Amino acid sequence: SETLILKSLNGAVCTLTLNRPAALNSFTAAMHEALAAELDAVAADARVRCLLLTGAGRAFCAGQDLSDPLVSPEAGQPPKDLSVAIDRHYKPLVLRLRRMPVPVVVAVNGVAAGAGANLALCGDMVLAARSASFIQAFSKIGLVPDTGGTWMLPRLVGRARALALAFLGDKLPAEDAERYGLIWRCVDDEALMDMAQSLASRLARMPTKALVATRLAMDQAQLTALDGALDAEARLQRELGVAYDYQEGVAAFGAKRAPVFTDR
Ligand code: T3D
Repeated sequence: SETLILKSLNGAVCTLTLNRPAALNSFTAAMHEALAAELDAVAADARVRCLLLTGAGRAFCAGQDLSDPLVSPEAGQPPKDLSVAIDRHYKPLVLRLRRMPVPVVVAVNGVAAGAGANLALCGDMVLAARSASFIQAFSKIGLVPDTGGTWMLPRLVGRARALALAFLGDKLPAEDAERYGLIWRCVDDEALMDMAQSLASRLARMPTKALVATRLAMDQAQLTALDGALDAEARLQRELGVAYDYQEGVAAFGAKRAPVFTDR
């Protein structure tokens, strides 16, 4: 049978390629299972120091395969429980990527729609071909953005753009995606894979644990509720307020002179 996920190792960079090009690499249960197995293999393989994810053919990924019996409404049958696909496939997929013990580069080679768009945004650094595009297709079929979209989109581009993208489901060209800060960079089509490879090789030569800790720390800080952030500010302020430099800073302000800070 068809190999749904292609894998190649180039030095310390492992490339995984979604490979159902005739259906624009949309997700069936079988492709989900193949990708999950490959992601676990990458995570366990000490030779791999960067993961590069891309798609075969003219698309990156068109999201859920809407003809899959798991999600496809059937006449005369009760409606499908879509949370099954999320619990079984999409949630573990997002968590596998966000917890990957090596940096994750995504090379968006063509259209990324629905869950495919939000899958791309799970990468640590996302490059896209100039001809690629991002479509939050969910609203067109009466759904909310999933695969982490509700979490990721407002963080990446802010509420105004996130809601407009999600409401309208319009095609966002890669150049606009770069301008919005949705992705790291848009590059010429013919340069995409070389640039993605060299970026991945560069990351592979860096301190892997530090990069992964940086991703985790940034995600964690985003998760902190305002309350918790205010408490953290109070703790720091208490420490700093009894230190010399605060006494000196306030004294200098009152005396209209330049402060001389000495703490370290
Ligand atoms: O919980 C749940 O499980 C719900 C899950 C939700 C997650 C989601 O991802 S919901 C969103 C699902 N995705 C979409 O709604 C996108 C559907 N696709 C499109 O809108 C268009 O295909 C594109 C804009 C991505 C590309 O358009 P275009 O004109 O370049 O290509 P096309 O002709 O529409 O597609 C080419 C073929 O791929 C075509 O098959 P054919 O006619 O050549 O045999 C088309 O049916 C197939 N294809 C594309 N997307 C899907 C698909 N087949 C099944 N599922 C798809 N998502």
